[in-house]
Amino acid sequence: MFARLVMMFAVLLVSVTSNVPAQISGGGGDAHPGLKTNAAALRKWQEMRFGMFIHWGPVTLRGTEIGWSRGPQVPIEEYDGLSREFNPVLFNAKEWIGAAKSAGMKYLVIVSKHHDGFCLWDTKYTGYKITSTPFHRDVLRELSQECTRQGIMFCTYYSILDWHHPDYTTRYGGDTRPVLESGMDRYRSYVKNQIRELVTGYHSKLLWFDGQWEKSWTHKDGMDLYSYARGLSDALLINNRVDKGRKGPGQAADSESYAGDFGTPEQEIGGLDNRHPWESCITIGTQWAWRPNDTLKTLKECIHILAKTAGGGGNLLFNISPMPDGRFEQRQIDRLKGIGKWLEQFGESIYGTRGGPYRSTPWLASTCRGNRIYLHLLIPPKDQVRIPAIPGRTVRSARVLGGGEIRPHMEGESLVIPLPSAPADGNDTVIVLELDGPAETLGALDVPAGS
Ligand code: FHN
Repeated sequence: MFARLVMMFAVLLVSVTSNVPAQISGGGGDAHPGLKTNAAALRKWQEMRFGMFIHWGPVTLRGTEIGWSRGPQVPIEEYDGLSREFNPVLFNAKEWIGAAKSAGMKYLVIVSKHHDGFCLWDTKYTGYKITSTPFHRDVLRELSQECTRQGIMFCTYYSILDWHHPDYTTRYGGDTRPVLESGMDRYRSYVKNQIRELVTGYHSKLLWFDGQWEKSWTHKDGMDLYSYARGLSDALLINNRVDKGRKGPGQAADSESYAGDFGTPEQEIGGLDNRHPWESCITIGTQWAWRPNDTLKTLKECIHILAKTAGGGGNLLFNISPMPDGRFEQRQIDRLKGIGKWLEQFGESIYGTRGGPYRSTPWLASTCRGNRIYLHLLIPPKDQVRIPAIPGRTVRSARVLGGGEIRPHMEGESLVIPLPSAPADGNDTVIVLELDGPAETLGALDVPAGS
């Protein structure tokens, strides 16, 4: 209790003295009040802003959704038998990580084991793994080494629920195997053994847990697993799906009762929140695993998602779905290159920024750093932009990022920003406002509809 009081005082002190709202740090939950998020690791990851998510496995041979299609769409025996066929001979770790870098992505979260229980690394604890397929190669080992070579942070997704493992006590998809309640003790050991392999043997720097929602997994299990994993590496980051605290969109690790270091809104963009670390995970297509002829998001949609996620103060984990032969689709590669090209010109408005101060609207997102505000104009306005004045601040100068100077002026309580006729970029015109004081300490500003 004393430790918690000291920590609370420290958080209060930071928020009062620095005037920058202190981040609510997550950690090990009620059972471990002194075990807090590693602030340095969190800040470094937040500054990256943009990562690649990959869902991949033998299920791509059927083109259905990983995990969920085991039973309902692909009979369980057939689904599990796909590992005997899986031979992605065109897998190339250098190409995968190169594609991530071409997009301006700074970290990779690869599914190590999804709900179907198949393991993409040479784990010692099951034979249901990539090295037991005709492919034989240790995919996670190759990706981890390539991430080191190319300077990408290597992270792993791990599904707590496991509809394949006999000891896991919740069945799915018409699985008629008997359930032994005692199985969960063995299954918890299985999970810890595999997490130890991923952290100590494969150098995963962030554990992206999932599948925490079923009754087989408890709040106590979540806090225990968080504490166990941090014991393996203090700099490890762990999302809020390790425990039962994720209540919905944007739910970050703000309820210190639950374990986890950041929130995980899914297929949506979290609201403006610079105090609770969060990351939106969103698919480039309509499915997490590869679907033939899937509909992909346009380049403009991808850039808007990135701008609005950063505008909310969050990270974007963007999901790519490799094909059964181990390649990315060329159209996905092209989309990634398009995002990377945009970031080459406008990346300073994304990387290392905080969200706001203007809350995002359908046509506007904003990010800030130091005395700068970056206005992301998502729908190219005709000739000017009118937004609420910035309380306590004066705009010293302004320019179009990648373009020339512009001269904002005040009209009553509004800041009016005249714009050049030809926007610098049709996807997202970025305006830089240089203020006479810090932007990061400003409160959230709402932009009235119709501004
Ligand atoms: O059921 C999974 C789903 O397949 C996918 O992995 C997403 C990614 O965050 N998580 C779960 C759904 O919330």
